[in-house]
Amino acid sequence: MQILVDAEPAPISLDPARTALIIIDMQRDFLEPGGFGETLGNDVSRLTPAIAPCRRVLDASRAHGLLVIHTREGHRPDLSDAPLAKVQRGLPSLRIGDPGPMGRILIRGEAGHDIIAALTPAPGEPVIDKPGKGAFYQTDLELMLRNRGIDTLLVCGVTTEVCVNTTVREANDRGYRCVVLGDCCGSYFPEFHEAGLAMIKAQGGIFGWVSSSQAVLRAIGA
Ligand code: TIU
Repeated sequence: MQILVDAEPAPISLDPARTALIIIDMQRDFLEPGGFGETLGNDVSRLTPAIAPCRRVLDASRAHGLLVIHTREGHRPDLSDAPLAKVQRGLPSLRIGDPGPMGRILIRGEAGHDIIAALTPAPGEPVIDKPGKGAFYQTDLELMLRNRGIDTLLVCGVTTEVCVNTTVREANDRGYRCVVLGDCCGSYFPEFHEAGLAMIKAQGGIFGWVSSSQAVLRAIGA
């Protein structure tokens, strides 16, 4: 079965059985006060508008049997998988691994590392723990997609120009078609959000397509 999703630079036809919804890093560490995002000096409320549309696409994807994959950025408690260059970067109020109000910053197993309550993974939905910005780097995501015959990714999450863009670029080079749902993504910088989406769809879709939650819901008849 093929469905047609309205998108830019052009509509895209996709087979839901070969399409996965991937939700990037919708973690308390990025979306809630006291986490990694805020320690970097960001206004985390800027990411809030992405939650509701993400949830609608998640519900529809579950109802229609799409593969749903969640990712989380974070590190082992001993920081052995955290590059020193990342840990020492900048002048954050707290560094990766420091104790904060939601536990140690960006560390697996801590409260801040959890996916936000509104988007909690359902039993059976894969959760990819990644040490970097891209979801393919040092993870088994590609193996999982190949085993399921996935050729197209619906991409949601935060932040648009950081982990979403990095993942889309990695996916594009691996031959996956990425459809980024703009209203399901967010950035601490509105201008970077817009530029991040513009870069994906420019030049005939150099990295992929940009669409919206509404266009996907319409296409799958939700
Ligand atoms: N800082 C920022 O915008 N993002 C990140 O550090 N990680 C993700 O985007 N997930």
